[in-house]
Amino acid sequence: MTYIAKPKFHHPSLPKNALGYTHRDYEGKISTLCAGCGHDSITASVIEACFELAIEPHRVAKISGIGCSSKTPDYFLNASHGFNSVHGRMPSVLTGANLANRDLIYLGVSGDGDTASIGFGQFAHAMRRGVNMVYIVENNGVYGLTKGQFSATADRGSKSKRGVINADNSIDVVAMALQLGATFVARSFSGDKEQLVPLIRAAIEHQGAALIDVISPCVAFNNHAGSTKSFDYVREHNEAVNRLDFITSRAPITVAYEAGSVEVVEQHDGSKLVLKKVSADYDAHDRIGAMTFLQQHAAKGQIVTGLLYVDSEPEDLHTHFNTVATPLNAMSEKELSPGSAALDKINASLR
Ligand SMILES: Cc1ncc(C[n+]2csc(CCOP(=O)(O)OP(=O)(O)O)c2C)c(N)n1
Ligand code: SF4
Ligand SMILES: [Mg+2]
Repeated sequence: MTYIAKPKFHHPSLPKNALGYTHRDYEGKISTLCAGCGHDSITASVIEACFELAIEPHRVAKISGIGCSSKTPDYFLNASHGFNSVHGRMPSVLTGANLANRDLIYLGVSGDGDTASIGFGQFAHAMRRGVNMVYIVENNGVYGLTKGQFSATADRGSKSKRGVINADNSIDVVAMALQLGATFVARSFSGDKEQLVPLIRAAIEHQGAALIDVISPCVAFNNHAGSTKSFDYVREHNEAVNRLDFITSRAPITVAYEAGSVEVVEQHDGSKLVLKKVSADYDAHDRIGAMTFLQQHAAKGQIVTGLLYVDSEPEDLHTHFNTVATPLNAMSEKELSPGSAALDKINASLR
């Protein structure tokens, strides 16, 4: 099942934004992800942020790679431009689109596998080059779509659903983005809409490379080992009459906690995440301070969430390239290809 049409009608009293649009105008198709998947909560936050900002959907380009996470652009902003690219290649496809039309808002959606494994090089270069985009990593620590292998963001020592212990060190995409020069770096949790929606809004408004790492529990491959309703149990006790997998539906995990406080979040498999929300007096304009803060809390087993770093005067790739203000796709053929006389002049100036 890849497509289910949504009914177009809605209640006449639905709230409207400054453009007169309702939330329905920012939705997409009905999600085919597992019930309770953290990625669906992120979709809801993207819809909310675009509604609140009263964005014209046709001004957005949503580009993704491959994975459950990369499927999500199909579930929001139906009327936007969209391109579901190749595994790990979202950043380069997005960079090309951005160079051709700088007037769109670019939403890059990726997973931890898509970003920290096959797409690690592409992620790094998009960040260091300052591509003007919102780069969302829907981070569940596994390759959800291909049945739960460890991704490069899985903690060392964590246990897979098959009981295998991860012996490799993990990659922290937030630490990487800070080191690579991203001008907006944040982390959140899929179930913390109160924190995530404002972060997405701010990232959309930021004119540079904005990275949001969103921890997003996978209910299928992070489920409770001892439960008779768990993925493992049902598979083992189910007479195989076909080769379909059975996924138990779970309630999405939600959290609400104050700035400056620490929240312990229990995931579906019983494992615990210790989230530390930055306090109101945290200085988000100090890159080195953010790196130190991140590492100090990681050493205590705490995952820092919130806006960790922002450069209030960011430069983007177009500034680095000194491109014209008019989007290339809006220029005439004569402007784009001024002829041999112009080329001769340039060549002469270089001799
Ligand atoms: C070139 C290539 N290699 C491998 C795959 C198989 N593959 C599909 S999705 C995926 C991993 C997805 O993991 P992640 O990005 O974390 O997304 P999730 O499903 O967890 O949201 C892999 C390895 C592929 N589609 N293309
Ligand atoms: S396999 Fe995991 S990541 Fe994929 S849809 Fe199901 S819960 Fe979400
Ligand atoms: Mg993943």
